[in-house]
Amino acid sequence: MPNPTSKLINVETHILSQQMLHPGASGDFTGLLNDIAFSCKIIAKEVSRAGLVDILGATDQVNIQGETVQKLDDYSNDVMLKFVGRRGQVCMLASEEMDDPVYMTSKNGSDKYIVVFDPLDGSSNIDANVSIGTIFSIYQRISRKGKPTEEDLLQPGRDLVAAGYVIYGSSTMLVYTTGAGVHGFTLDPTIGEFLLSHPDIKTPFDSGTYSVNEGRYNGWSPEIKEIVNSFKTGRAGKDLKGLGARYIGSLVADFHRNLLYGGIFMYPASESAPDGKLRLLYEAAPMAMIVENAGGYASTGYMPISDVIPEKLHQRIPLFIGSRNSVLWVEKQLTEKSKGI
Ligand code: P6P
Repeated sequence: MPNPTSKLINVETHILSQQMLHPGASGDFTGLLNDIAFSCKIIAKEVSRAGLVDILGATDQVNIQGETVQKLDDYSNDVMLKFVGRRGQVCMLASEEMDDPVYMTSKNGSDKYIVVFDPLDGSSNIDANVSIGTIFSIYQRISRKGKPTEEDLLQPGRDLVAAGYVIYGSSTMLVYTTGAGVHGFTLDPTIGEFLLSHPDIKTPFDSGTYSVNEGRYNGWSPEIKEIVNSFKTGRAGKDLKGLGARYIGSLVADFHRNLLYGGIFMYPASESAPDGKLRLLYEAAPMAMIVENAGGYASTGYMPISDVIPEKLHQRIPLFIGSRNSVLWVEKQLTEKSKGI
């Protein structure tokens, strides 16, 4: 009788196996990833009970984005601050919910990582029970010791050592990469473990759907309007023959669907959002690392997201991300039009 549990690989075991791929990697990195997974289990518990406890609805606070802070946002941010980096391996934590980073020091000088995160992306959907998520990215510090510098924080996505997200949906899934493939784990609430369910995810090169908020149409440039119209009419390149439309309005949910099924997600610049809406450091860059490691691509419309050097923590950036051929086609259209071709 085969051992029924022989195939059960939890995320902690998987992270340890990833560490083996990096000779000389200390247990610090493994411990950090496990602390992030642990934090998201706690967040998942509250998200799944949100309708049952007095945690719904908005606080009277407004965050740096000018958005009303939802109580679950606050709670999720507090959980990440409490558990991520508790082993002394983190020198700086930065969050969508905090104007400035939080600095941490370790007695043994092992504080070599920086974690930038969106504790609960898609929070405007909380009360409607739409899938939302936590997004995280991990850098190694550039400065050697002492208080981290702005250069430590403002690193391009190309320098990420890990990125991932947890989607709180019909099931809770953790998806992460350390640059050696993209791997998905589904939370089994009966045992409180993230179990490997989607090893080595590869995203389709071509997309069957496009994902954009067409309510912003009037604010788009003529080039963006033409591209989205091409998605509908099939004029868009050989591989975009009249796409279906899918839009949830929660980045992690829209991204996750496209990662598994193929698709292109877009949040272009518009008159009301000249730099787009999504943030570079804790939304676009981690998602770009994930999609590139799954065979996809992420662009500003003119260059790889992963090559953009951030200028400030809460910097916004236009985002085109998903199936490689589709995103490259959009980038080609915009680049050629900018050259008057
Ligand atoms: P819009 C959620 O507030 C968020 O930051 C992302 O999760 C999502 O992709 C985007 O905003 C949706 O924005 O303008 O379409 O409501």
